[in-house]
Amino acid sequence: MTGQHALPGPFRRENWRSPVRGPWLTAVLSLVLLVGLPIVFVTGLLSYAAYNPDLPGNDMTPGKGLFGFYLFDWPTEPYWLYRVTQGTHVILGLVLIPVLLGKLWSVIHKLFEWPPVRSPAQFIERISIALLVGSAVFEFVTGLLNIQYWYVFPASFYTMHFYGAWVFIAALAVHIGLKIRVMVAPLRSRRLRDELRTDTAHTAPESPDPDELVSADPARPTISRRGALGLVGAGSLAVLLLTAGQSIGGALRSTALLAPRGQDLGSGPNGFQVNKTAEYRGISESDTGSSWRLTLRGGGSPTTLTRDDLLAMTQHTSHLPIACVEGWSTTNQAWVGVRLRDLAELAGVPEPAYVRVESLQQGGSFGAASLRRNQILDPDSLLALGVNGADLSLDHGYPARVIVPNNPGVHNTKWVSRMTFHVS
Ligand SMILES: Nc1nc2c(c(=O)[nH]1)N[C@H]1C(S)=C(S)[C@@H](COP(=O)(O)O)O[C@H]1N2
Ligand SMILES: [Mo]
Repeated sequence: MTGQHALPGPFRRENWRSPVRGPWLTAVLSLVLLVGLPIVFVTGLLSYAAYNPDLPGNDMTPGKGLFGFYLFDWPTEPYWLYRVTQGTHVILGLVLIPVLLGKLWSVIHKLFEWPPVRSPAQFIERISIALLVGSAVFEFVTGLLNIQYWYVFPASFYTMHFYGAWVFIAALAVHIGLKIRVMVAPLRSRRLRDELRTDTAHTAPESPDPDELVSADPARPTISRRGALGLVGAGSLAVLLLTAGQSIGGALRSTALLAPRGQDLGSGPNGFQVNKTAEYRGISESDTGSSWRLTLRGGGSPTTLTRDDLLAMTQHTSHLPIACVEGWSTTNQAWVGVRLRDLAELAGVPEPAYVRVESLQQGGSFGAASLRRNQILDPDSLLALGVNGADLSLDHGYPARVIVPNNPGVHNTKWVSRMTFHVS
């Protein structure tokens, strides 16, 4: 016990006496996060790019200009790419939660060190750690709440998660710069293979380290390092098994119990996930019955089409999944309808820059989306009227919904009522 740790409360160093605490265990957990978290960050940025945030109406994030520097035109090929990147983003993020908690446990007393500041360099380090831990917890919690549909945020999830990610990656870069050498030496000091062979009885504390991760007064071991890593690993594996099926599909679908859209698909041709139902969005049978019209705008005067007019046009089939930003996705469905590029031509804009698609839904950011030229012109991009040999169900967007390859689910607008093609 030293005078530097005189802060009262449960987080003082002398209360954390497990003999497995030490630079090696912390370094192993750090290494897993060092590999995993950048993948979560990059797939998150890809998801941002996939939204085509530079198109009018797609992104309400204030002041995003500086942080949109890396944006590129999101492709329509391969059609399954977003399914993979966003599935990875959400599932890997969830799987890393036990690792993050293990890592925080291994250094928890350091976060409450007292006095908080001893030197200017140490002050900067502590600020970076406060930002790192704060933003990491923030990103994990907001992400988790979002995929569980628990919208308790004070602002848009999208904006908060986006800015949180940049704070996190900046703090992580500083942290890596400061700590990478402190991580490498302990990793070399013990061999993983040996640790995995050591049982609890033979678990001895590491020698005292300058960072004081090792307890000054270690207790008798109640778990081995193998056991501690096994606990974290089992936690991650359990999360993986309880969520991965939501994107991978097949038999794993039935074990995705933590994923709100992994289950309860309904049956028949329209028997696959529904995100927001027609009832939830306030869409009624009367809005979508014989009075429904599709309005095309762009060239001269607007064109108005009934569903029968659309059915009289050349019909095309595309085999495409729905891949939601929440990480779940469907397997390929056989969508039937008219090509978006045929509609562009009908609207008098055969060379569109983008199209604004609007739905019957009033207000909110979910009922409309803008699609870029490459998405309109792709021959697999449809305004679908049917799926898997049947009419669309009301919940899947009857009378007509957009389906575009490699498009985030949210931009596949359901209950479409109006499309405005723009040349620039
Ligand atoms: N008008 C409208 N279109 C919408 C939505 C919506 O709420 N309203 N939800 C979007 C989201 S978030 C997804 S993931 C897909 C889901 O399509 P599905 O319910 O047919 O699976 O539809 C998208 N299209
Ligand atoms: Mo979605």
